[in-house]
Amino acid sequence: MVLPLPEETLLEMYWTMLLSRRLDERAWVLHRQGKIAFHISAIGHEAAQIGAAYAIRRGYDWVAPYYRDLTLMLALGYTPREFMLSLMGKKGDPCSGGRQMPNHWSLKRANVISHSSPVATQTSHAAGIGLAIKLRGEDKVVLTTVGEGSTSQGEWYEGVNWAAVHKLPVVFIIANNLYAISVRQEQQMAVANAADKALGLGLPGVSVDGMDFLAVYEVMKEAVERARNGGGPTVVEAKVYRITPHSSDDDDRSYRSREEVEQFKRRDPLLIARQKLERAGILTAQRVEELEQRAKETVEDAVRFGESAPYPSPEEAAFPVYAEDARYA
Ligand SMILES: Cc1ncc(C[n+]2csc(CCOP(=O)(O)OP(=O)(O)O)c2C)c(N)n1
Ligand SMILES: [Mg+2]
Repeated sequence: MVLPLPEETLLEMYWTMLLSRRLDERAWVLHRQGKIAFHISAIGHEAAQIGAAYAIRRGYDWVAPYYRDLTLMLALGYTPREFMLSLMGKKGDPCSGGRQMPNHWSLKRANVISHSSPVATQTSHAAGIGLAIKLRGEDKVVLTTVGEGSTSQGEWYEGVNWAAVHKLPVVFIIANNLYAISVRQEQQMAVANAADKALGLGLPGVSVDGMDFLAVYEVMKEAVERARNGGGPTVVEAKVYRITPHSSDDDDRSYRSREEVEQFKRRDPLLIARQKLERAGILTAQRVEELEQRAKETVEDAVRFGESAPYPSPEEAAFPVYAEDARYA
């Protein structure tokens, strides 16, 4: 197999996917223990996110993510300790100082902008940043993500259309996990692939197996290069599956069969990555065990750190979520 990236980088990608999974699983437990109020999961989406993260210049390009992007955020340098601060609504949460819901990411040092809860609002933010980049003559790219259900929103079409008209350097990812909470894809779009919507807006739309991190990386690399070189935006649809319920408030047994979930679990993106790297001679069973141990220690350290961290003071509830403010100093 010809490897698209150096061995060390591939191992780093695997490590971040593994860490994301173990942090995510721990978050579900924390929720069931009554220690956090809410969790929304990236389990099943890890490969799509890591493939996208490694196609951009992290810390240089701009990112407007959505709530499932834990793996993407970790790849951008968001730490496990910071994730726990966010989950627990603690003062040190870099996304909002504990003022936003968990997973409403932002990370100034990594050029990740804050987003709002109405889905697809980040699409027009991304188009706006793309326009600013073009006007300034910079060579940066914007990466933005939504779920397939969110592509039914008018704002998604508006943002993508604007970027297509002005050939803006934006890559619009659709994480297609087949469901918008309980609503299946066929119930809200007549096209087979969400990326087919790009055709009517005049930009390329590509669908890729989102369970395979290398397949996503290849497609994303091309889209990012096109954007950076003035070729305009691309819609990239990563076909994934949400292995967990929509969020900690959802019971997915009411709208999908256990057989379906089990069937998709056989294509677990972490398993596929492990098999690929083992076949390439990069990963061994022993190395996997070492990484598992390291992940366990990292997660437990993050939980302890989060639990012992202070809450914000009541007056901080009125502070801004993202804007610079002297009161942060
Ligand atoms: C404009 C708007 N409508 C409804 C909601 C409630 N809501 C939150 S997540 C979600 C499902 C979105 O599904 P999809 O875009 O497929 O993303 P997924 O959660 O499947 O990753 C909905 C309907 C919302 N946040 N914003
Ligand atoms: Mg969805």
